[in-house]
Amino acid sequence: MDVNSIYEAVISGDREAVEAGVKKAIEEGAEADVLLNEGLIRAMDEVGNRFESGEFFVPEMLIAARAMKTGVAILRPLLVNSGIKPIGKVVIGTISGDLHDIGKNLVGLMLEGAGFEVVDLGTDVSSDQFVEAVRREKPNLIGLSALLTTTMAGMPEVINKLTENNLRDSVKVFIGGAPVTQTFADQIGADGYADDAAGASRKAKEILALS
Ligand code: B1M
Repeated sequence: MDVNSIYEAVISGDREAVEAGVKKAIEEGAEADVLLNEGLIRAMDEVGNRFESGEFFVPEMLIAARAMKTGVAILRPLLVNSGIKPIGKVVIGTISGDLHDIGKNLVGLMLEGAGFEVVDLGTDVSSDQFVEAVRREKPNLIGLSALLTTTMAGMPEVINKLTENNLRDSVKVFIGGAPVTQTFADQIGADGYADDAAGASRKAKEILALS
């Protein structure tokens, strides 16, 4: 099975072909991270390019995203170690007003793979919900994801809300997502930034001095 067929199947939003392609590639001995990076993630980048150039519209993005998720679900058990004592607890979520969850889900997957317990709050998570989750879950870290330049503004709001509630010293905050940068992380007083899912698990360990 050629990784390019999986790439093409994601772009055309063909869930059955993605499912069949990923399963076959695994049977044939392909590495899960190669299928993820060169098949699924690369395809979503191309979907973004086509959206930007006006070739694709929201429905095409949506069906491609569903096809991508089908592939990720099959790879999940291969990317995550189970039954290991957690090295820390991380709460993750996509910021208020933002419905993009594929990148955030991959970050969660990589964190689990690195040995963290992950509590995923989902998408469109308000600053109050993050504060509540910090009180309830007592995580070592929270990870905020934003894919829109408009929703990035919700990130400092979460940090400010934690400070107002005297919780900022109890938890580290790291951020990421396509429009987010290290400079922005520094400006808003986040403890860290990562530009991809593998970087997120490395950063989480670095922030907690586990690496
Ligand atoms: Co939308 N969308 N979208 N979209 N979408 C983008 C983000 C966009 C860049 C497309 C474009 O114009 N080229 C653009 C944003 C422009 C901007 O603000 N800069 C955009 C837009 C405009 C919109 C809408 C406004 C479109 C509209 O309605 N007119 C709308 C907004 C909806 C909302 O959120 N309120 C919208 C909707 C959608 C869909 C619902 C159709 C769908 C999302 C489905 C879903 O997620 N369940 C969708 C999709 C699929 C995309 C693109 C094509 C793909 C995103 C993706 O999943 N990428 C995207 C274009 C693109 O990114 N090239 C686009 C694959 C994923 C693996 O990468 O999410 O970047 P990514 O995650 C990476 C890193 O960013 C990082 O690690 C991940 C893995 O490596 N990362 C972190 C992410 N979070 C992190 C957190 C961390 C650390 C790293 O620490 C905590």
